[in-house]
Amino acid sequence: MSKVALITGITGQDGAYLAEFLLKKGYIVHGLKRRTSMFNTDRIDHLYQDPHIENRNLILHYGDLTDSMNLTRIIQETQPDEIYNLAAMSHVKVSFDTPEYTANADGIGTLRILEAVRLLGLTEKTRIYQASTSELYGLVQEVPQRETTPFYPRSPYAVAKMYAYWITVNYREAYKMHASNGILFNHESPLRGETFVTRKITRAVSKIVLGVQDNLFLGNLSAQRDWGHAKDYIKAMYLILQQDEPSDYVIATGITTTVRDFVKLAFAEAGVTVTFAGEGVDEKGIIASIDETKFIEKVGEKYLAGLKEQIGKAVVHVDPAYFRPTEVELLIGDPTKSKTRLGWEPEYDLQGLVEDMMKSDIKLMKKDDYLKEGGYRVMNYFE
Ligand code: NAP
Ligand code: G4F
Repeated sequence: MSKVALITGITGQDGAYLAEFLLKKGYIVHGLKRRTSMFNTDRIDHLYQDPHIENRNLILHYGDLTDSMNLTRIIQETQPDEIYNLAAMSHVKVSFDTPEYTANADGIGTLRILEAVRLLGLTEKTRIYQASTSELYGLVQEVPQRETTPFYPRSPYAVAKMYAYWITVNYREAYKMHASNGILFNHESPLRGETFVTRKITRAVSKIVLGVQDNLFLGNLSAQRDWGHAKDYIKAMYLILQQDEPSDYVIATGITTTVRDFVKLAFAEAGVTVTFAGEGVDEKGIIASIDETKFIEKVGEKYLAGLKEQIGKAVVHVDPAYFRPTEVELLIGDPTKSKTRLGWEPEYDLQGLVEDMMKSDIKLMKKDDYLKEGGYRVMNYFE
């Protein structure tokens, strides 16, 4: 008998990788998808199965974390062995603009799932993974952050996720449910949403080296993040639900890097050296030199002459519009528990992550139709 998983947020970065991973393991995967005015399934189109095919193993359901009855019906119909609650309004800066919605979806949404499982009498059958976050540590109380580090959330997003974290713990203790939190530090990939900083950087750097964009505007260049690869992190989610006992785990690399250094690494991946000068809002990233052999290998000879004209010019600038009312300056996780108890080992290091993202974005931005259209919505990541 195949195991049945329900993934909320299946159209997101993690949902797409997790769905692919579970399908390969022989699961029947149900996914919750929002109704949108345009298709929102680009990341899972390669997995899609026509509803007229018999014995499908990927089935999508319209739904929303803000709709209890809909969630309860889907859980009743699918009778999942495992629920991965990945759906969320996941952008920290946007949560300051939409705090009430964020609380509803990210906080109460988790309660709706836990309560549906309880009311449907599935507490012994269904295991639940809650997508918790290193944002909970916010104004960090300890370095590095581990499972026992006190939380100090710094955004409406993090406060909503704090409710979700504790309600998951509470249902585990009150009703003996197999409900666990993965406290995941930032994880990125070629599928990362375009407005998170790493993807914003790799997209912009790709366009700059191809000569179709002049400048990249960023916010806090000194923020430090513990960045891993989403492909590694979804394996940890799976391992958490395979344990006999539910528990909460930090998933991280243990290495932290500034946004500024991520920019340098992205340019370096194309053979371009960028140096930073100036301070505060006047800080600039300037193209210092080009390793021509590497540039030709990674980007292509026909783009070299154009970029050489940019040597000495500032291409990275600070725009305070991207600052947050309260910022999380430093995140670095201690993954000891996940390594020892889950046997989790990431395959990608930061260099490998940047290489994967830059390779994908250079290819994507090179597409003739992408450039012609001004490059927004063509995203066949899996080509
Ligand atoms: P993502 O790419 O932004 O995906 C979020 C998913 O949630 C999308 O499928 C989105 O649907 C869906 N969604 C948003 N609001 C919803 C609602 N009200 N009802 C139903 N679905 C909704 O996020 P991700 O990077 O894959 O992250 C997955 C989860 O892990 C999120 O809960 C996030 O907060 C958490 N997390 C992420 C990281 C990270 O570094 N990536 C770290 C720690 C925790 P649409 O496609 O329709 O927008
Ligand atoms: O890429 P970010 O937007 O990610 P952030 O805020 O760390 O949140 C992500 O990771 C969390 C895990 O810790 C998840 F829970 C959450 O769902 C999301 O996936 O920003 C990273 C850092 C911040 O300090 C931000 O201020 O980069 C800084 N930054 C500097 N310039 C920028 C920019 N962030 C964005 N998005 N855009 C900028 O232009």
